[in-house]
Amino acid sequence: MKEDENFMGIFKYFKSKKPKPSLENVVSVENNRHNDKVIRCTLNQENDARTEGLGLDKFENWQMYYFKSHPGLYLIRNPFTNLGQRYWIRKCLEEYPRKPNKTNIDFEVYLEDWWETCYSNEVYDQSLLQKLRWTTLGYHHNWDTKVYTDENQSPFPPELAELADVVALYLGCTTFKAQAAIVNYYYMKSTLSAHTDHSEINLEAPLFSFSFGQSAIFLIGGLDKSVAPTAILLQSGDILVMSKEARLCYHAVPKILPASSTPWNENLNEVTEKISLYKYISQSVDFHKNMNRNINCNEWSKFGNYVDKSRININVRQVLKENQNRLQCDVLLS
Ligand SMILES: O=C(O)CCC(=O)C(=O)O
Repeated sequence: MKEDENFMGIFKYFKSKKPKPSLENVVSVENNRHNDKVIRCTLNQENDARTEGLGLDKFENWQMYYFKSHPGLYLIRNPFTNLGQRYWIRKCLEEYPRKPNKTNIDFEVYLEDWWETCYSNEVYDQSLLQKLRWTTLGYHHNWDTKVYTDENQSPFPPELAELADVVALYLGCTTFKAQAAIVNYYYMKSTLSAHTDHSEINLEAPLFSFSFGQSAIFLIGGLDKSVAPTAILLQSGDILVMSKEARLCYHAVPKILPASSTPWNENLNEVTEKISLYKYISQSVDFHKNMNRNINCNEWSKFGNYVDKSRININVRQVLKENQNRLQCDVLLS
């Protein structure tokens, strides 16, 4: 890398179309070349009964890594089953952009149901499909003020709260409560500029970031932009956890890359057989109910077409302190 070794120089380097950046220094946890940067960690946790019903593989099969130069940053390399990936991709397209959740399209036009509107005519509306950049759930992130308010929230999806809860518990975080999420939708030319996530009152709680579809180069640096970031390859199914020092570090996505494999398209029948043996069926997660719909080629094809050209990222945060129920202080009326 020849650019200045600060955050913005490296962001520009990876964003560049001509010349194309070299991917040699992008950390891929599966690639032994980067053993000096990442360490595989093993955690001795019992399998949580909810795991498989959330579209996750058994905990004993998870591959978890931490980054030597970023304390608090963990990467869990695709712990999802192939059908699990379909479940979450579909949620992000069909359900999460629905009202009362908010999307970037609200600034232009009110749509009760973006996905349904895109497909309401015989020929789907390609331009509307590509307009979606983000949707917010739970406490809505305010993009201008960066301040959450009690009034600006909608119910947090229970299945997503359960997913974050299970991952948090595996990492030993017993108090995590999912209260806000941003779902980001990236097309092959999209980028996300350098920023920190500091709007939450509770900055001690970790942030969980789930990636699906096409791959991305994710940059994470330090508390200011003078620090040279590490470039990490994020692939479909990966979970990145930003906790402790890493929670407040600058990060960005300078490039979306074509996925080297498409797990959401592979070996679905094998997975179904295994899943039908699971005993625990959650009340708040509709994974089992949707299994056959998500395997059905006709039903799945529009979601498959979308992720063939896009990346979806869900990042889940806790907003409030442990014993807080709301943002505003309760005023005692005499
Ligand atoms: O897409 C990603 O991996 C990162 C998203 C992110 O940083 C954010 O929404 O704050």
